[in-house]
Formats: sequence, structure tokens, C-alpha cells
Amino acid sequence: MRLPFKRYRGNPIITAQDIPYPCNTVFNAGACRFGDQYVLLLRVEDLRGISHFTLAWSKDGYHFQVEGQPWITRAQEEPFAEYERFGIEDPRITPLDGAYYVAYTGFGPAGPRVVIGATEDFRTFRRISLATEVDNKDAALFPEKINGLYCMLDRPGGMGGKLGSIWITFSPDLIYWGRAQVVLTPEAGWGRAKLGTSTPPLKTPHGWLVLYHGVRHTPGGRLYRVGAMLLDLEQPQRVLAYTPHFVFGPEELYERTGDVPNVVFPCGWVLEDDGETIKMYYGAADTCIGLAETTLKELLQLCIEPPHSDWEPQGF
Ligand code: BMA
Repeated sequence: MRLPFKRYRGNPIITAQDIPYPCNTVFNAGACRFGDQYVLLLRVEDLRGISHFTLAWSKDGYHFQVEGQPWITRAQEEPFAEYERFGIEDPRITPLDGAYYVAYTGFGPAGPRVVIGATEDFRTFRRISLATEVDNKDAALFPEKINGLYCMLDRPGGMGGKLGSIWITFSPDLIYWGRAQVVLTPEAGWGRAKLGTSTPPLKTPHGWLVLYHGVRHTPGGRLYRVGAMLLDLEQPQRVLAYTPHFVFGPEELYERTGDVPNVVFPCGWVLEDDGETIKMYYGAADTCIGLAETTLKELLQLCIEPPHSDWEPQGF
């Protein structure tokens, strides 16, 4: 089977050399369109090993100009400061009601938890809530309210070697979250150890399309790959179909080697104006950023299996 994503020939599109100040690595970026520009919210890890977010801008989605200094750094104000002391990681951007919401991982002494903030202009950023308790990451908001509630995918549990599943939770105000339900759990094979949402849900006539990552523990370390799932438009806790096999995995040298080898980790994607072409931005080996493209049609065609069926892998 041919996997649907084509890597950009100029990969990696952003490396630590492109950051105009000293840093260790740049990876796992949120992505969206803003006006006539593509925006990446880069996770930059500084030389202390603590991550912050820096903006990068592009007219064509391939060539990015990185801003001269960090945009969002660890919170100074409580209650956020306590939970971001070890840094902020893996932002997912969701345009919603005229604002751009960012769900990210706040990392502190008590563990990782999900933080939500927002911007209207990519200049000022306000933190809204500590949306989950600790031991939770990989969160992304849906781009509209469903049945009057904000909806968010997240991944409670999954730390310290525990199996991790994708969950959904609901809120009237982005602060109080509840009615949580499990969405997708690990199965045998490529996502045996953990699953987590990768990209914010994209609305299609067939359902909410979401990329998710699956982790497999191997004797050589953890292997991070990507699958796709389709959620019901009205009841987004329902998985209509998914790709039981991965659709993207580490192949190239910059994905195979780096601070954490064998990792591809998308946090953002952009649907082009043609309504078909998708640009997926992903962290490679926790060291740099790659871009791969596909079409909506190809991804939807691969989401054919109801989850947890007796699908037998072929050709793997
Ligand atoms: C996950 C997250 C990501 C990271 C990945 C691979 O748990 O922490 O930020 O890219 O591990 O190291």
C-alpha cells in the first residue's frame, strides 16, 4: 500500500540554525492561516532543556521567517506559573469564533497538564484555563461548539508506562470541563503503547478528520507514527472510521536520528483554499520541523475501518 503523505523536498523546513537566538532544537509546531500568511507556533527548546513558543511566518507555507525572540514563555503569574515551571510544549492552534485558541502542555513539578490560551492578533496572548489535571497532554480544541459546548480531545493517563487513550471532554466556557468519554484506545501493533491526538479536528462533510499518533515500545526505543480517524459531526465521541494502519512514520534520516530518534509528531495542519490539499507540519526526532502534503480525499479514503474490528494488517 502506498502511504498518502509526500514529504517536501526542502525538508527539514526549520532547524535550530533558523532560530535567531541560541537554542537546542525546534519541533512540534502548531499551524494555521492568519490573513494571507501561514503561521507556525514553534516549540523551541532552549539550551537549558526548557521549551517556549516562537512564531514563524510564511507566504507560501514552505519558506518560513522565524521571529527574533520567543513569543510565549513560561507563565510568571499564578496559578499558571507553578504548572509551567519546566516549560510549555506541543501547541495545537484552533481558530474559533474569531480567536485563535492554543491548547498546549504545561510542564511542572507535578507533571504535564493541558493549558488553554488565546490570541486574536498573534501579538498578545492570554491564558484562559488549566483545563485538565496532571498526567494529561496532546489536547486540541474543535473549531466550533457542538450542541452548545466547546469540545476538546485530550489524553489523560499514559504517563509512566501506562497505556494511553484518546478522550473527549466538553465545556460551556473553556474553564470547566466534564462529561469525558474515551474515543480511541490502543490496539495490538503500531500504536500498542499510547495514542494521542496530533492535529486539531478538521471539519469535512463526512465527519471530523483528526490525525493521531501511536507509540510502540521497541527494543530500540519508542517509535512514533501517525494515523487518521473520522469522528461523528454531531456526536464527536463516536469514531466513525479510522486507519488501523499508520499513514505516516519516520523514514528519512532527520526523522530517524536526533534528540529522540524515530519520531514524527504533527501538531498542526492547514487545508488549502482548494479545499483538498493538506499541509501537515511535524516535529522530526524532537529536533527539527518537516512538512508533508496529502489530499483530503486520500486521507478520507483510508479511514474505512470501524475501530477495533478484526482488521488484519497486510503488507506490513
Ligand atoms: C511525547 C511528547 C512530545 C515528544 C514525543 C517524543 O511524549 O512529549 O513532545 O515529541 O514524546 O519524544
